Amino acid sequence: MEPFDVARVTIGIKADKTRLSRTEIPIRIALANDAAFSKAVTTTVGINYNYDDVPDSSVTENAESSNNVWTFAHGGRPLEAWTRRGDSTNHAWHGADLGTASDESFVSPPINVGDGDFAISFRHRYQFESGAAVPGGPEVFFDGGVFEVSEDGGTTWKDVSTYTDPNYPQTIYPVEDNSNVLRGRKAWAGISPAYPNFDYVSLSFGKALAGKTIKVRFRVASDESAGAPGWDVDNITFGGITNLPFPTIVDDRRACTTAPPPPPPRDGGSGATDAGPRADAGVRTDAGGGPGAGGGGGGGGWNDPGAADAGGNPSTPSGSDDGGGCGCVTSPGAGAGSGPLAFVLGGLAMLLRRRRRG
Ligand SMILES: [Ca+2]
Ligand SMILES: [Ca+2]
Repeated sequence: MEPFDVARVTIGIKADKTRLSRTEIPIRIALANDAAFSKAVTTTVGINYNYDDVPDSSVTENAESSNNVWTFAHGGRPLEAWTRRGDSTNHAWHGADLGTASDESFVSPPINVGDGDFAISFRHRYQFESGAAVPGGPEVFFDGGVFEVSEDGGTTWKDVSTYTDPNYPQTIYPVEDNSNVLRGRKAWAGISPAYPNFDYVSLSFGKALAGKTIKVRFRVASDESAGAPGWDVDNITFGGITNLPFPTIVDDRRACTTAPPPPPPRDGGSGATDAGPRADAGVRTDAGGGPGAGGGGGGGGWNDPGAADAGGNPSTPSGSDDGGGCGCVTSPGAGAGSGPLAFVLGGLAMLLRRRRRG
């Protein structure tokens, strides 16, 4: 490969059809080039197969589906601070603490609150910029994050502390020349208690929002200088709601035992060409099995050493799916692997850049 080349490699994979659940294939890649700075580079890519990505099936956002249903909002110039991060063992949503003034929100789809008690829980960790504002001065908190609620579809927002105490530990540096839009507000700032492990947040609203359709958002904001690792959020669970806003990753349903019978042929047609899309409809019909699987999502794993919740949360590589359908995955290598694999090979190729002559 030439420097900066990207190569596409096809790897033959034989899947054991007796394997009944979502499974990770670890693929070890080794490249060697005697003319490179690093003569040999190896890496391992985890790719999952044997799963379905089921829409509208859970009260929990566990960040494992690549079909995102949240949106991104910007208080000023768009900076795209929120991204989905992780690997084949677990993903979380990440809000960057940027080294420039920012106001970036990760906004939920509509949440239909039932008539009873309503609660939200999630796991998170954060490390936002803090330090002395003047030499020898006390620690102050330049950047941070808050959680907000909208009762009017996202037009106006109230801090969650309007409804229940989120136990924000700090106040964003309140001086007037702090360019952070959250200056003077209580927030999650500094470093979270268990960092780099995740802490749990549980918010109980009682009946304050009963019968309403709301949105919630995680809002990260920073001042004009110096960033930090930022905020990771996972397993955002809504209790007491009447819709299923989020997708879930479930074991592949394999044989089409849950699919509806094939439709009668249309006039003049065999109906055979419709088999794919109609099989996909079967997946959606089966979504009733999803909430249980999604609601309990644990998820140690990605960047989460020693996490206490060993619920396990096998996941998808970004951008991959088996295309829906209730049948078996027939080509996991081509369908799930080519994207991540090409990416890794491109990265390896960069590491293997040749020495310059002379
Ligand atoms: Ca997750
Ligand atoms: Ca900052």
